[in-house]
Amino acid sequence: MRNIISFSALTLLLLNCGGSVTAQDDEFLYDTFPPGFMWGQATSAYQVEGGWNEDGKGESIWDTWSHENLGGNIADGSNGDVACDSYHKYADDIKILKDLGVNFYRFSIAWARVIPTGRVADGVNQAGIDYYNRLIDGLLAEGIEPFVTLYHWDLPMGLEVTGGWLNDSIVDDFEDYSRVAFREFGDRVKYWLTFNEPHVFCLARWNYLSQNPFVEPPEKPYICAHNVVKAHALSFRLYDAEFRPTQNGTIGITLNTNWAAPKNPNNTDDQAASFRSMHFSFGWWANPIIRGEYPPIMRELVDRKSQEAGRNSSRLPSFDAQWTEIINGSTDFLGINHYSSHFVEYSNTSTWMDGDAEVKGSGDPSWEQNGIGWSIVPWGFRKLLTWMHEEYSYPIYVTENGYGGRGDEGLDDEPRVRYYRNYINEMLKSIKLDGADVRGYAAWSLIDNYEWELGYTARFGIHYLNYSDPNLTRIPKDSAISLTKIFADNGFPANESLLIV
Ligand code: GBH
Repeated sequence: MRNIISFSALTLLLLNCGGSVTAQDDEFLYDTFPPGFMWGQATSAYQVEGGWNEDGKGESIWDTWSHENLGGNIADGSNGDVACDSYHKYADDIKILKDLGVNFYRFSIAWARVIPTGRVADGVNQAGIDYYNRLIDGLLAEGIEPFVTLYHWDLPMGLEVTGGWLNDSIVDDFEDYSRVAFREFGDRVKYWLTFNEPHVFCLARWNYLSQNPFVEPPEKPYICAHNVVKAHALSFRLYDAEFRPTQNGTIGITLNTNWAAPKNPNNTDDQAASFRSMHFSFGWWANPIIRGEYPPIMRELVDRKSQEAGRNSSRLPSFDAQWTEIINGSTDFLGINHYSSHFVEYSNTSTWMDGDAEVKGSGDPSWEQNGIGWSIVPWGFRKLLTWMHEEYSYPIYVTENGYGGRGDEGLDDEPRVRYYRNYINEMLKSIKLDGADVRGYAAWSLIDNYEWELGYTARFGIHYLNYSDPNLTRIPKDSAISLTKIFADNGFPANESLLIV
């Protein structure tokens, strides 16, 4: 029995405005997540592992890009050679995951650690496989499900030099890599993601190393995307045909997008801009994978612009009948990484992808920002999840969501505590009030880590790392403590305030 004597006036007030499923947008919803909802944490190989050239690992584009710091694009000129040293300290990661009480851990496999050149025909690296076996077995021993991303941006250099994602032979190389992963790890890994955020890497300069993709009008991103969709689908079909019958897991892809809210929600032009924007960012991938073709609005706009420019074929490629059949329905669920939102409206002066989509984005001066300037818009998360549900009606896993701090914030990370509480509450509303089928949630990130072109200048961790401490001890921030409680409560039970008085 709970000690009711500790009730305070404040508690009663919280209880009164908590409670029911009639809550409005801006009201906090006191309720819990469906039974079996999965709570987790996420990282990626290059950002945490270190051990960049150990035990036979091959080089990836991120090793090259950061070592050469081409164009001086990395804020502090740093690299992931050591990063969080999870290659050696994975047991420390498992320990903090256990303390958090998570159900799953989302990490990625470094393709070049397992297949040094990227091509199976050149050889598989047993020491790399052994590392992931140690990690997977260690997680399972603590009752934590491994949730594995096959590709989180660290393309083996052996594949980059032959054109990377612009050369369609990579589609078969990815299928071969998938086969090795399913064969070696699939007896224990039941949650697979083929790709992390193709929208980011198909538009990123480091994805193309020396080749500049930023030429108008955009073409390379569409070619990259086309190969990624095919590679995803082959991996899915392979799993389905050869591994699912005995391994019984589930496989999907993780996409990322802001919620592109209509600038004026009642203006039909702005609503149409929001529709276009969501289909150019999210539908670009979800549509072919779920419906076998690019979103009709993309087809229409890019075909028309290509024709107007006097080209004899569209910059947006098409899938032939055979590929259409392979890609159509090639996922079990949709993964989503989400951090921020913005407003959109019609524009005919935008460039690059926004030019094709005929949109322009803007923020709102009243929105709070995280330490690296991304707007904090919790309600956008609910809108996005509900839109995904209404548009595609698939099971959803949130595979990343988090707060980026600038510089050394120490352990008192109140803005991150608030960010998680408010974003997770909006996810709860999307499930309870709008019917979205969201099955799990991973916070980004378990630990401070190498933030790509921001190097170590930005921190997303709920555990702090002092990078000059030779032990790289993982220390819980306040956000780790508050997430532990949300996970244990499975949300925000109406009597939650009893626990805080
Ligand atoms: C993810 O990408 C990555 O998967 C992960 O590796 C990375 O460490 C993590 O996020 C943190 O960055 O300018 O306010 O509109 C994030 C992709 C795309 C998220 C752009 C933020 C713009 C925010 N990002 N988006 S805003």
